[in-house]
Amino acid sequence: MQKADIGLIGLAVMGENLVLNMESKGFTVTVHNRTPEKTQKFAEGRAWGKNILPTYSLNDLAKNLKTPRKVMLMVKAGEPVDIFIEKLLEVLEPGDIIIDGGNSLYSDTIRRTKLVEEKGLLYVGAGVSGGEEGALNGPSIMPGGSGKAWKHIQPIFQTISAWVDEKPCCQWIGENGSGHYVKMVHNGIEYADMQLIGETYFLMKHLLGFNMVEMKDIFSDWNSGELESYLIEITADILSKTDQETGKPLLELIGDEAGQKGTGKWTSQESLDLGVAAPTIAEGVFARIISGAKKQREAAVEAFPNTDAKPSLDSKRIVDCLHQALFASKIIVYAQGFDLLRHASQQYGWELNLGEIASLWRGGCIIRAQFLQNITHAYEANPDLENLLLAPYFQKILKQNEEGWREIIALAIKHGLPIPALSSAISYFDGIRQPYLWTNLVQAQRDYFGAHGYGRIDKGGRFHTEWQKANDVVISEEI
Ligand code: 2AM
Repeated sequence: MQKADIGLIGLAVMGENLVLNMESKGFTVTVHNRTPEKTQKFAEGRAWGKNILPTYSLNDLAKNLKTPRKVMLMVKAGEPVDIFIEKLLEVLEPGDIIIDGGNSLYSDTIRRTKLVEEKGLLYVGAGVSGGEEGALNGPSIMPGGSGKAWKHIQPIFQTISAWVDEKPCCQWIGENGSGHYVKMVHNGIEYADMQLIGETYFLMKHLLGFNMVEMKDIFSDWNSGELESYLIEITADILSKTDQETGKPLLELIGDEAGQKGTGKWTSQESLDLGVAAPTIAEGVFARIISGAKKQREAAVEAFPNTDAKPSLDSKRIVDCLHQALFASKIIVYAQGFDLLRHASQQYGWELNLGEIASLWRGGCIIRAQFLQNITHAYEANPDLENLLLAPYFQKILKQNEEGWREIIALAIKHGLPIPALSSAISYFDGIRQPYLWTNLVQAQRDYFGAHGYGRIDKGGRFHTEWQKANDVVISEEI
């Protein structure tokens, strides 16, 4: 019997689609699932007649594989991954490779890499983005872990990944948990990107009173310009969908409590842990949390009804301003995400190639967008770039879009329309470009009540003041 190139465990839709993708590119795949009925259903259904070998024990899975064996896990993140690693260690041999393609927390991947390497095997934590369709036709793949595994998995992964400009959207990211970390930040950016688009749609609806067709046309139009991206494209599609049953626009029938699976929260937690400001990403998470606080919202709607009349505005100009606000804010979100990656790279010693990471996201994944190539160019021109928004191209874009961005923020606030991400992005921008912040007062307050000390702008050293003593007895001394 022909031996398989790779094994895959976990036959939910993502797993099945990855298998079909691999098989369609000429690889033989052996598969397994905890619940055997699903393996059987797959074998008799979508896998029928293909070079896909079903197995009902991990022993058989191991026997089916060419060495070094490569086994990819596409199971639920968390304990199921640990369970399968443990079982796989019993049937695999030193030199074999375990790959986790799920959305695992990077610190779990660091722990698992160590565990598996100690047994003489290799471990890869691979972020896979693109949803079901990407898995089938070409996802963006972010593998990291045991460096020695790369040459073995590269031919398969780069063949099944998306390709843009004749380059695969899959490159080796770095040591231990770096692949899953990069995927985590990808998802954090995705949360904020979706939030910004959501706010833009909301403003079109409430400031301009546009109907679905008008909004769809605007998003379609935007998708042929600088904002061209998967998320803008699907937004136009969503706006044009009619509910079969009622004939109404489907979007108007969808409940507004947003779900989440945790990667946005992890990104925000990480930004706090590393001391990196990523407030617009965090707003994407908080906004979903607020949407789910239905009871509080219902009470607040009653207590503080928004009675503001729809303003009369020049809709063409406002649409232009919305484009400016969305584009500028999007740049701020990427600046925050890449700042987090830059710090993580230093903190964990990963030597991340930020320009290359931007290019991996150009195809296959949910945040795929034209403008990512400008991020790649910015880091190619200056790998030590302190912050993305300082790159000449992004400076130019921010300056060009600033006026409309401010106009939208002011209008939304004036009319009581919530814009957590748009306003957070402009506050980040305005904060970072202020030469002298209010934090001199914060430092003084901290020194006043807690003797925490402060630095001075006119001389070096650290100082403490006895704030409550009369001026002539104040002591400012180096501490
Ligand atoms: P199942 O089909 O047996 O439920 C996505 O949910 C994938 O993860 C499925 O293949 C599912 O297997 C697997 N999975 C979920 N929880 C699991 C667990 N506790 N142990 C093993 N596999 C699990």
